[in-house]
Amino acid sequence: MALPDLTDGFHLVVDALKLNGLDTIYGVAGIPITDLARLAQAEGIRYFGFRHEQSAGHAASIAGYLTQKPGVCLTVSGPGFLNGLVALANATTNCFPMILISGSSDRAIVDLQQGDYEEIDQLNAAKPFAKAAFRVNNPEDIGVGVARAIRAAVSGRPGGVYLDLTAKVLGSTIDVETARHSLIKVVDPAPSQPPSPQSVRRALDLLKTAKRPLIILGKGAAYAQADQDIRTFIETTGIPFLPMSMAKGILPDTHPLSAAAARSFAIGQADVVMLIGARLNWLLSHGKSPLWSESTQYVQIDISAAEMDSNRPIAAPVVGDIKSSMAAFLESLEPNAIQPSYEWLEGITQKKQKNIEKMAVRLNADPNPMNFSSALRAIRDVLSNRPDVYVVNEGANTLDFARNIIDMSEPRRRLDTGTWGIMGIGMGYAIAASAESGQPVVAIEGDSAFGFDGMELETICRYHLPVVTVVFNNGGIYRGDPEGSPPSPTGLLATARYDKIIEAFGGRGYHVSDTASLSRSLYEALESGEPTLINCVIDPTAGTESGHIQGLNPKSGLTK
Ligand code: ADP
Ligand code: TPW
Ligand code: MG
Repeated sequence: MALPDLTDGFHLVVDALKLNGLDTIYGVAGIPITDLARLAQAEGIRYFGFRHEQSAGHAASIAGYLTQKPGVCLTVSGPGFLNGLVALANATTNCFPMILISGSSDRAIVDLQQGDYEEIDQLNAAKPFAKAAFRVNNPEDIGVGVARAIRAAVSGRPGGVYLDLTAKVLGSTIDVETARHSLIKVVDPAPSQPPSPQSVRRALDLLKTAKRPLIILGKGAAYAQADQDIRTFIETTGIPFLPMSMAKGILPDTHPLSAAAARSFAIGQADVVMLIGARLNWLLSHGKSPLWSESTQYVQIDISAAEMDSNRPIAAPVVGDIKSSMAAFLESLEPNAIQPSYEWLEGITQKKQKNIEKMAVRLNADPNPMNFSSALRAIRDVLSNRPDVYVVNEGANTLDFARNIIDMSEPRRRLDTGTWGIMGIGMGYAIAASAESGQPVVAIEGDSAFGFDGMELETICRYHLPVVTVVFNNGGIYRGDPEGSPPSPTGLLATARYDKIIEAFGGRGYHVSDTASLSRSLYEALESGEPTLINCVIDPTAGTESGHIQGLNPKSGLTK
């Protein structure tokens, strides 16, 4: 009898990923997954090798957000896995679909704690931070493991999934016929979840009673890719909308119904608020006073039933996916049934105008050194002709000012620190945004924020990605230290030349300290498509502690 043709775990993992259209891996190579990465690349999967697993993981998570397919991050065992865990947790928190695949050490040794190379009980370490976690112990289960990981990541509320592949499984052989039958092509991984017709009617009935309705769009709405239906619903009903940070651009920020420039007024005065893919978490002050009125009633569209009533009672919960839900709303909407009052719309318009005028004064000043407003005005003007550009943004003041100043006109183009306000997402998000879309990226980074993952500039240069990193160099976390004083806990080197770092990798560096040079360098960088870093000198006294969220710092009872 002839021996059966054999394959192994490495091949099966690659086959399972390819079978399910997972065509890109972000990772860091090493024992036991080096050959997996090599084989994946040889078999036509795009492999992006990073300098740190955390950045690779962030890249995978934002790839998932942009494509609705789980982004894949590949790491080694032990510390490599742990480095990827922050990104997995961040993905889960932000409802981004990703799969962290890590090789793991010999289970027999790990379980007896006999000290294997990079020994950790990875499956159990991952569980609290993941939407789901699986371990594959037999090569014939690789197909099932990958299929379950995909389904768990993208169905329902998306999240991060951990898939543990033991070194033994990767190396195990199995006959080709058994292997072929073990693979699963996942059918309809994220089935639509239409809301019940009653829930839609209940929501419309409540909206009909509203005089001062407001729609809040969250990144769940952006993720759902229901852009046209959301826009039609807003324009047909005439309800003003407020985009959460990453929902900017579903409708353009310049849209007449945008209430963004009258945020506190709109939130404080609204009688019925319709949340679409946005949670009433800290970013919306939990729906509590003083920002919110006690009498506000809520409609909430969310795929997760358990999200309802988490912070405020929801009068009209609509549990379903946003794409199906918006279609259902449009179908049931009677002409002119919803009528925001004239006073309401006028009130928002006037408040907007006042705030925009106030902001214009700051934007048009051209102080030396630059402050956040003047530098961002220069960037805004260059980007206003480039709706194709992805904007990545992190920092404290750098984040808060950029969110307000840089208008977005296309959906899913603004990628930022999200639900946690996490630092260190910048380079990973920039790399994946560019890799997934083929479009240029401008990453607007605080100098502290940039420091978390700055070495990924080498990755950007190695793959020659059109990423322009603008470092807002104010010499510190929030602000710089006074000249000549010893470093404070928030201080960073004021004279740092971040532009020299990218030059070391063959990219272009600029060092700018006025708005004209900033505009010119950004324009040139985008025209060239070359990896670029602009070290942008910002007044070290311009920032405020914690940016816009200073109130979240605990206050000592002693200093009342
Ligand atoms: P933001 O920070 O922009 O306010 P959040 O991350 O707090 O947004 O909220 C996103 C919400 O969107 C989550 O509650 C999540 O369950 C929900 N969500 C994600 N995808 C979908 C979808 N396709 N359909 C419906 N809800 C979704
Ligand atoms: C993983 C805490 C919030 S904002 C910030 C830190 C360290 C940096 C702010 O300084 P930056 O911006 O970037 O220079 P700017 O414009 O205000 O000067 N560790 C993680 N996440 C967070 N959020 C922190 C620490 C923090
Ligand atoms: Mg700073």
